[in-house]
Amino acid sequence: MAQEDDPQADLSAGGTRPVLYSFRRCPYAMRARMAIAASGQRCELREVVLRDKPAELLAASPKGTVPVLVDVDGTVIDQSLDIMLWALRRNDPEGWLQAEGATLDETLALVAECDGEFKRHLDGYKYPERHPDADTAAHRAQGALFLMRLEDRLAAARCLHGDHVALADIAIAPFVRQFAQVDAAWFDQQPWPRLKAWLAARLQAPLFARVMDKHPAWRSAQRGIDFPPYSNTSSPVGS
Ligand SMILES: N[C@@H](CCC(=O)N[C@@H](CS)C(=O)NCC(=O)O)C(=O)O
Repeated sequence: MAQEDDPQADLSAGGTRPVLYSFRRCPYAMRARMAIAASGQRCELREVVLRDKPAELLAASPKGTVPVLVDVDGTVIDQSLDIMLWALRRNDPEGWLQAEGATLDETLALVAECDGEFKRHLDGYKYPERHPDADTAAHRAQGALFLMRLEDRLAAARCLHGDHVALADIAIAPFVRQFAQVDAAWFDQQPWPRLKAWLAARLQAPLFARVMDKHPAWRSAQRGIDFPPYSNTSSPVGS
């Protein structure tokens, strides 16, 4: 029985689980939640309101971004990619760390492009009010260059590193989703059939729905949410 489907795995609830500070719509938090869910690591999820961050989050990680994972021994992991690696190095039933034709360093380099230049252009495109000097169309065009490279990559295989879903697919898809949502009509018109199919597959996977439940904001002294939710799904990735 998979650890995530084992009710016995719930016995440690009550302060002996890692705590995950998360925000439902944050793409960094989405990637962390997907890795945790796929790995079957059980956590206490604390939903954060970004404009009213809990003192406990800021005490753990003063930089105040989510996701943040506080392990049972007090270790704080405050980068989404590191949370993914923490979970997958404990248990990686889908083989996300075993990408075909790519070393982990190559995977991390592709994810760094997403988190660096692409994310900068995504922000300039998505939040023009936060970047008053930004040229929205220029940011969209610059961001599209990264997406075209993904489209080219997907000509060779169904996923970013071969035919099987791996770390890069899970880490990058939430950001492509955000880019696509800024102007869905424009995105639909782009000649990126493979990228659209790849994105649709990621978003239709049961795993994605599993990490997108809505939760009320966590308040101090409350018990957080048991995460991941139990599921009868035999294939959490559904790729
Ligand atoms: N490099 C960090 C970035 C995380 C990040 O920037 N998260 C955003 C939400 S999507 C955040 O918490 N922003 C702080 C804020 O808006 O106050 C990671 O990979 O975890």
